[in-house]
Amino acid sequence: MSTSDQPSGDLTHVALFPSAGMGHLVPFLRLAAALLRHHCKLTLITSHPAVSSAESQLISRFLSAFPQITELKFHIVPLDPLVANSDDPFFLQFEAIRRSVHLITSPLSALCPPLSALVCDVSLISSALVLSATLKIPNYVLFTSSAIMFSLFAYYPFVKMSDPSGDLIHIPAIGSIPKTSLPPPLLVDNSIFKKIFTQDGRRIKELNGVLINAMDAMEGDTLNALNSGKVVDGLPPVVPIGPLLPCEFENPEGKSPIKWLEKLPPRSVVFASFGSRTAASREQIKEIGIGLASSGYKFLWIVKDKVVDKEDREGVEGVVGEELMEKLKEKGMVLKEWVNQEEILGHRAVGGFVSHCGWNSVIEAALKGVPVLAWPQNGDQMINAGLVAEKGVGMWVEKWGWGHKCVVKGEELGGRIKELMESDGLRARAAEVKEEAAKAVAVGGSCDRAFEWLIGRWSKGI
Ligand code: UDP
Ligand code: G50
Repeated sequence: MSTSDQPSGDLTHVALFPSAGMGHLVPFLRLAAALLRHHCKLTLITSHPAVSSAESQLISRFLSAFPQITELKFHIVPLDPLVANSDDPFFLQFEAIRRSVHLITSPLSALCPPLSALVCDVSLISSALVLSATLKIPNYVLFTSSAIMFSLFAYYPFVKMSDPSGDLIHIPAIGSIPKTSLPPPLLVDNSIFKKIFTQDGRRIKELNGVLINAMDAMEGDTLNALNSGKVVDGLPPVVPIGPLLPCEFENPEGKSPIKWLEKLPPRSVVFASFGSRTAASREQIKEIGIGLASSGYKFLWIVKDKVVDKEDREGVEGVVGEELMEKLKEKGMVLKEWVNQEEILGHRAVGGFVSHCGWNSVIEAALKGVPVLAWPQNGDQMINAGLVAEKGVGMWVEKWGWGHKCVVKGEELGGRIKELMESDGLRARAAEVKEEAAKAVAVGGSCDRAFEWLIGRWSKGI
């Protein structure tokens, strides 16, 4: 085969640079698997120490599954929490990585063959731009949230928060976002997240491109608006590479709830899980238990009461309480461990998903056609919940507010779960989106086209 007949990926060596948290790492590793399918050579930059055990374990399974990938270990300089003004371990890690990137310039420049491009996490933009300028390679970002959230990120430098004109932020060519839906850490003066978000938002134009785990079926209009120049003039191409597909290496060890699901009728189980970094209060945990038990449906509930898994020592009985646990055992399954979420969502017995609306969870639910009861807890989740409701793939009870601030009563939750599980409209719409998602990931679909386009650019150094 002559050089020109080879898949363009054979010419390109890409460095992938995730930051902290499973919500950021998972899409990066799925992107890596997709780029391997398109014949790229890859180097994965891994930051040490990782914040959570879940991250270290996933990276280790990933590298065993793909020995052809080069790992570049990056030992970050620890950060004084007082300097960073945050108690969020993931934000602290963002900042520590940002301040340490000079340490990997030299090992990256020594890679062979030389790098064609860098894809960095959204939380690393300013620092990664220094890296790519030194290495003289194009810099792409993987945006780990929704396209609507990206439009806020890009437009935020132009928003006057003190503007008394209303409770909404108007984003040109997109629409309005209620100020109450903004990520709470963005409203904390001097917070590390606000600093990173505003500093990096101003520098998006310097990037060569933005990859988003988004798809036309959910966000076609937003993606078109972003690429039309009407949201912010001069943005780099925004490339929808979603839905990124979950992979075999993600399968955790340990007992799987799938055997239990196997025995149950189609769409008879509600799955409740709140991602990798949302800890519920004991009071809320009790109410969730009461709500699930009163919903009239079987349930699979993943309990989490610590932000970082390394601090998590108590068993499920202790956290939920023995008395409640006894009642719950008759009606469902309660686990306090990492599960294979995509496999659960894809199981025929699962008919609804009570979710915090972390973006990966929203996309996974869309991929499997499972309607969502959106219960945003923090961060970008209210903006994602708004999208879920607007697209008709789920419902959002706005009056519940932020999960980390208010307690929702069990009875109220149980009623809404019933509504979710019995809505033909939501189920039909979720099934439509699932079909569109399947087309996007099919051979020659929009995902393949997006990757081929990207690799073509990388092979030309753009
Ligand atoms: N996840 C999982 N098992 C769990 C908890 C989470 O597989 O027990 C996965 C989930 O499928 C998703 C990611 O971890 O891919 C969490 O990302 P998301 O954006 O939904 O939420 P975050 O954890 O960032 O709040
Ligand atoms: C955490 C959080 C709020 C939040 C996000 C979090 C996002 C949004 C994307 O991860 O993922 C994002 C944009 C800019 C940035 C980092 C992350 O600097 O509490 O919105």
